[in-house]
Amino acid sequence: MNKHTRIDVTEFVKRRFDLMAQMPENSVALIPAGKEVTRSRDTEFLFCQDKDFYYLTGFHEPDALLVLVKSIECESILFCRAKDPEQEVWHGRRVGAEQAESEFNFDVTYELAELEQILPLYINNRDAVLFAQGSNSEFDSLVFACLDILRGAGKQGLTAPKTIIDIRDLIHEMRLIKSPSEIKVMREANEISANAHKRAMQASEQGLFEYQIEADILHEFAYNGARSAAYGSIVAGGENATILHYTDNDEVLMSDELVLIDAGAELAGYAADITRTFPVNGKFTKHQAQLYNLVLAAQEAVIASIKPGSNFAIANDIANTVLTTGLYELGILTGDLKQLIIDKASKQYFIHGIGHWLGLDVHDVGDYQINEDRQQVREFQPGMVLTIEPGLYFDGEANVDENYQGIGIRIEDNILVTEAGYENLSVNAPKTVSDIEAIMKK
Ligand SMILES: [Mn+2]
Repeated sequence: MNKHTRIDVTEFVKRRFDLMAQMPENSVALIPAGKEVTRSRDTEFLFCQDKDFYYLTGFHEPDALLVLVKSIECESILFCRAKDPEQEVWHGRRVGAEQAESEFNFDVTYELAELEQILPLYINNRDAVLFAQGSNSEFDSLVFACLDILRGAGKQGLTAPKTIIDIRDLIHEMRLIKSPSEIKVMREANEISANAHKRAMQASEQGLFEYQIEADILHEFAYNGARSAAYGSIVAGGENATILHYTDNDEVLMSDELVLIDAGAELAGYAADITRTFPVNGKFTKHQAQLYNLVLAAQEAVIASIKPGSNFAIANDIANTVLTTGLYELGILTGDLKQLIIDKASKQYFIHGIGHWLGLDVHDVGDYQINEDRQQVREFQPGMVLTIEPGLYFDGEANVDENYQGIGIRIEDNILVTEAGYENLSVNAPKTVSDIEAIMKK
């Protein structure tokens, strides 16, 4: 078990074999690690590993390259930074090529300094090279330089692959279905995140700044081993909640308003993505509760429908039916109810999709439409993890009762598709009116 991954090294080896099994005969795949990103001058952002590279290696350092060769035998090769006592004193320990081979179970490892010389030899005489062309221009140049060397050395018997294949589709299809050990990590990321939402509810008080609630959330994440949030945390009081990606988090919370918090931890590379909306003072007003219970009813109806064979189009339709009916009953939508549902009238106030895949990335990889023409909505399968997050947003322009103006509500859970239906990974974050009011009672 690797302290950086919480996933056994044998699983990474298996993933590499599963990927190689799908590669064409006599081909080579190249998957680079992430690079450190400058924050300012000589300081860097906290490093985030490239997720495809991480998925296949569990290796946590920047400046590395995974090479997979599918020939008569299959081979996993890693290039990584050399041990360097002087650098390590300043910037932290490095695994080094020798230890990487045994600890991460590669067939061969090299130091990065050998890359230019050795990489062309692994690409030589292959029929195809697979990589994520266009995602990293520096790496594209390196690969093309290797191909040029091979093309220019025909007399020495070297040849360049004739075919370039985008490797992303293969890896991303694998990443879409989570293994038991990935689900375990995601359950834990959700546990930490749900506790952070609970803590935010308990800390909420009028007069606090949004960033003070954010501080509680980030403390809960970091204290439990999730040093990064999976994305910029949203703490949006009052009508800031109607801005979908509000991250300024610098205004004062008012007693009679709701606060929307969209925040999830990243644990061992895996994201949680939870949204809760609650009254700053712990008690819903009648109008707040009306809208809140409507969003909750839509969310619960969608979640109850999640099972293998269902899909995001069905989920969107269920949300639309519940929300449109509720908005009609509240007098916010008027006309013929049946027609309003057909016209998806709720979309005026529910302005985003019902959910997305979740995994190593918060908006995780994997196609939503499949088939040649990408027309068919993909069916849910056991092992997929997705968010269900209906919302309603009244940004003040809409022609609705002033009691509903300036309200933004979203409720988001993380759902694992199982053989029998689903498991709600974020179930521990309170979300009924009575549960929220109970936990917020001073
Ligand atoms: Mn989300």
